[in-house]
Amino acid sequence: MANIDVYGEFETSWCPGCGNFSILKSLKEALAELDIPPHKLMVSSGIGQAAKMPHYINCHMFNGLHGRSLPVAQGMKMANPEMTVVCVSGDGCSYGEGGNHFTAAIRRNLDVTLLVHNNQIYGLTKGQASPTTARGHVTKAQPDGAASDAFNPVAVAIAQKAGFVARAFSGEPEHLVGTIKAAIEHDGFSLVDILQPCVSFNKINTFSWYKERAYILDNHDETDWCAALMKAGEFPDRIPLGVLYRKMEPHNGDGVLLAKHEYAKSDLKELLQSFA
Ligand SMILES: Cc1ncc(C[n+]2csc(CCOP(=O)(O)OP(=O)(O)O)c2C)c(N)n1
Ligand code: SF4
Repeated sequence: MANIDVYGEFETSWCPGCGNFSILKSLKEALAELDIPPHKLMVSSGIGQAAKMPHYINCHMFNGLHGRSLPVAQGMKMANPEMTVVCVSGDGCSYGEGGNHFTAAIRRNLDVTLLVHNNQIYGLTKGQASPTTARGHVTKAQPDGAASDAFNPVAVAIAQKAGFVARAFSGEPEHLVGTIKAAIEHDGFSLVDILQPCVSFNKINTFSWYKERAYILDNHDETDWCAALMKAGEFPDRIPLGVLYRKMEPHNGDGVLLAKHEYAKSDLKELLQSFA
């Protein structure tokens, strides 16, 4: 087991009380327990409060465009399959601006773990509705309430038969550590949708709102697709936490195009010309 200190301690720009702190700590604990040292870890993110996370961990990192964290993460994995690749971003970044990449990544099934900090709001841009905001939720930008039904990410991922679909809550850190570990250990694409309060801009989905509804799954058959869909559909009345669905199928794409292929310098010139 690695010492958690190897991932560093950094000053953050998050608001006091934000759920992001617990997610960051839980990720570091999971990495330490899995004995993944910083030089074996790649973290990719987009834009948002959650997406600042790679700056707060010692690792190889890429903090890129809003919604584009998954394509980068998949590229990292293809280029260097020996690395553990984790993608972190908010619900807006992952399901809104990056929504198409989300469904494509499920189908592609590379060995990448997606951790979504789902606060049901756009935090960084000060509280507009995101895809996971409930219909009718009033914000400064939606004074008459959000006009669309909320996106249910775990239901969509299960419907597409993603390899590993889990839900967690920043207010259940011990459970969160175990779920992140299981997601990283899963061989293929894994999603952990982590519910987290945004104390500054979401006054509806508060810590107690989640706490009242969340419960840890027990006696649930993760391989039962219909049962998993039913569990995902309980949101928002009840929120089952844990692995909702798991399908054991080998991952795709083992970096045959890049890292595993050694080119001589002269080959490279020829290779580049083949793209002209
Ligand atoms: C293509 C694009 N669209 C919109 C923005 C503006 N923008 C930056 S962050 C953000 C919302 C972030 O919300 P979320 O991804 O849920 O993360 P959070 O800040 O809540 O952690 C938006 C809309 C942008 N930078 N790029
Ligand atoms: S705005 Fe919300 S999500 Fe962003 S750091 Fe503050 S509490 Fe957290």
